[in-house]
This record gives sequence, structure tokens and C-alpha cells, in this order.
Amino acid sequence: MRSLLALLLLLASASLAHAGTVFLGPSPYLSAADGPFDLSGLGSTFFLEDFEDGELNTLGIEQYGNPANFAIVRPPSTLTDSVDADDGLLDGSGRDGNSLQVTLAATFPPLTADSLSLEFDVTALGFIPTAFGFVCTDGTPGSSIRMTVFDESRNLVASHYFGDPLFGDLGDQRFDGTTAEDRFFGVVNPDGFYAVGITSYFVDERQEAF
Ligand SMILES: [Ca+2]
Ligand SMILES: [Ca+2]
Ligand SMILES: [Ca+2]
Repeated sequence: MRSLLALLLLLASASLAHAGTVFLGPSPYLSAADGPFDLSGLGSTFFLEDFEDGELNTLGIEQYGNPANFAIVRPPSTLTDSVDADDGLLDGSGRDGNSLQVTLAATFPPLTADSLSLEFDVTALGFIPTAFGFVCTDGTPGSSIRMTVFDESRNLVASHYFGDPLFGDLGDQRFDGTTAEDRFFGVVNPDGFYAVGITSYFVDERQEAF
């Protein structure tokens, strides 16, 4: 079973003319230049976490929930699947970068789910995020991703499935750091949000064996 979901996180304050929640992607992503957000505010109104220092420590973002289920940063290895350009070479491989590995959080046989919960510290940021994105760099074939967005009281604001909820079309057969299938996913909401959830669903291979 494959339970790796590697991510690159982007957090932004965006001024948006349209109302409501809009989900973005999936779209190919090999470097930060491939994202849909304006990079000019990097370090002030836009923060990018690529895990290359070995930690999830970008200002204003942290995991919440049960620490036993927290994702960990995987250093360079044959199983690491970073965004391609993070290791300095656009060469079709993310093995020499760092990526976030999401741990198995729940099972709904025959589906299995990996989950990541992130909350934003609006005091540290100085603004309420209105745009957020991540890059999924690895997934089991036939997987799908559900993204959820929450307000200050953790009430659900919006949710969206990327790929079919039961028979998704994300992921591929390669689990060795290739980057051609890496995809960006995002959300924008002019009212802002305080937390997001990312859940990757895939068919449990143990169940398929029956
Ligand atoms: Ca590379
Ligand atoms: Ca990386
Ligand atoms: Ca990949």
C-alpha cells in the first residue's frame, strides 16, 4: 500500500473580485513558477513552504489534531517525492528534495485515506488567508483528493473532490520520485479561512486482494 502524499504549501492573501469559494486545479507543477498565485508578496502576504529545511515551519501554518497522525518531512531518499525544482534541477526527479509524508489516518474499506489538517495563525500572519494551495507529488493510481475549508469556529465553509470520490483518476504507477504526474490544487475565498483539510482516498490494495 502506498500512503505517501507529498506536498508543497502556498499561503497567500489575495484580493479577489469574485465571491464564494473557488477550487483550483489539478494543474501540472514542476516549480513555484507553475502556481496560479502572485509571488511578488513572498515573505509578507505570500508564504511558500517547500520543506527543504526539513521542517514544516512556514510562518502562520501548523498541523492540528492528533499529533500521532501528523505528517513528517521525508529527507532526500529513493522514496522522497519533492517538487522537481526544489533540488535545484528540473530533471524529472524529486528524490533529492524534501517532501511531506502524510501518515495513514483512517480507513473506509475498500478505500483508505491519508489526511492532513492545517490551521493558520492569523495573528502571526497579520491577515486572514484567502488563498491556499498544495502540490500532490505522489498518489496511488485511481486515487482522489478531498479538500475542506473551515472558518474560525471550524465550521465547514466548503469542500471539493478532485477526481472521482470512489474511482479517482489521480496518481500513477511510479513511486520513485518522478514528477510528470505532480499536480497543484488550491482554493480561494475572499472571506478568508482559518483551517484546511486535505484527504487523499485510494483503494486499499489489501482489500483488492480478496
Ligand atoms: Ca529535480
Ligand atoms: Ca520540497
Ligand atoms: Ca511524483
